[in-house]
Amino acid sequence: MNRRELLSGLSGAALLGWSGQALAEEPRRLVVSRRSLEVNGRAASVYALTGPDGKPGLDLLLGERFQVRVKNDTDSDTIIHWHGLTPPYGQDGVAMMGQDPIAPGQSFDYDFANTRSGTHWMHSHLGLQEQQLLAAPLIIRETAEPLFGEQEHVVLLHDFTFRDPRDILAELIGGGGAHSGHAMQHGMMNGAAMDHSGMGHGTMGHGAMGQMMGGGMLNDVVYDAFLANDRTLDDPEIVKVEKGAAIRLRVINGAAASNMWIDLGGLEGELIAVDGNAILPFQGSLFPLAIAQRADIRLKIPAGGGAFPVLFRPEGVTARAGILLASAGAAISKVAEEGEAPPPLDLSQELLYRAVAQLRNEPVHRTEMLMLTGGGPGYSWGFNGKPMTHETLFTVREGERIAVMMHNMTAMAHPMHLHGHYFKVTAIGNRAIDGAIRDVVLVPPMETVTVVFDADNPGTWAFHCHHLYHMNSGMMGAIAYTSPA
Ligand SMILES: [Cu+2]
Repeated sequence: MNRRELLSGLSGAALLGWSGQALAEEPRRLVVSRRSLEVNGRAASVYALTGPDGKPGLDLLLGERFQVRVKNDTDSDTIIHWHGLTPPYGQDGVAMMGQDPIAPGQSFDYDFANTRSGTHWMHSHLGLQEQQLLAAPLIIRETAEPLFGEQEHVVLLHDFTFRDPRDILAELIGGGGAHSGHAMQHGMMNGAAMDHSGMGHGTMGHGAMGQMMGGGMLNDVVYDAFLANDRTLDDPEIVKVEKGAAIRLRVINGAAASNMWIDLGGLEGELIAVDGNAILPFQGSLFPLAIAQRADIRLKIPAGGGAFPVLFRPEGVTARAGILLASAGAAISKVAEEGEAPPPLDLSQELLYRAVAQLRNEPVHRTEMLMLTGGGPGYSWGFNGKPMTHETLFTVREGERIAVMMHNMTAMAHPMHLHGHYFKVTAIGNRAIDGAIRDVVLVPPMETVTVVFDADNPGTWAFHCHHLYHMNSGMMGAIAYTSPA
């Protein structure tokens, strides 16, 4: 009789193993379904991703095996990716990358030893489902109780449209939509003359869509709303806090195509982790959060209490989302749904982030250069001048340490994500840094960012831009190990 069988006769949701780790008695169940969500007084059909406690997503303890059964209760194929975990090949939840989609009515069981703690998330990695809110938090805690008695709050951000995302993509490919000025911008970058008066701002929603700022092009999709935990600022989530309380916000940018600023307003905070990886505390009240990135922010409610809006402001857009942190009895006033359009995200803070954990002390074996290209007529994006759908960008051998130097040759920023691994940001432009360890880094227009990763997880792994419409238009490559997993 093995230990598993021995324990299987016992009852209870979780059992303590020899090492004090909790063992799931049976897989945790995640159900993908459809739900109705009211946005600005109008009903929309979106996805739901519901965990065993009836809430979105999962909240697990580090050391637990990742034993999860995903059930597809919709009438479309789907697949769920664990963004922030580094599972063995075949359990990453990416269609065409070691796994088939989960058909309607079917389930798929994931089972692997998870070594990653932090603020992560899960989302569909099939087609454009992520735009229809098929995403949820994935929180892996290092301790069962929050450290320092902090109150924790998870915020999942979305950009929301009532339109069918397939129509949006078709429009972009057809040369229309908010991206239509982009071909002109592209022409300018190739030295052609350009007349700014023709940008057509008058037809753009929320006042700033598709405009150029700081030499780049922002927001090629026009959204109807921005959501924080599914709510707009018209009816925001109000988080009850104690006067003087220590709060830890775990913020996840689950937007399909919107880079955002986290704006603490009158409060000061410190960023303590990016993409679930600790950094030396970084003070501020405004933090960049690119698509798919996560930020853990520690802040303190003033001793006198009050109501404090925390805003999530997409770059170049006047509309925003937010939550309110409010102590008992605080007067709650309405926060305007629109404000000044913030500037594009940049890497001025990224330059200053310092990882707490370090990579093993060993040299880089090889540097791979990647050109991020495209964005001209036809909305074709890609690498090294070629649109890709999971084609291999370069191969690696297990045990190698690889540097990837990404040059963005386009007019838009690209939040670049490598699956199955973490990387360390080691240079911005030609400035070497001892930067953060993370799994998504923003590469702004005409900028160069270098990251380093250890090839320690054999398989074939997606390496792509996390802007949903870019990745579905060719900016979706892969890295492959020369020895099969
Ligand atoms: Cu992109």
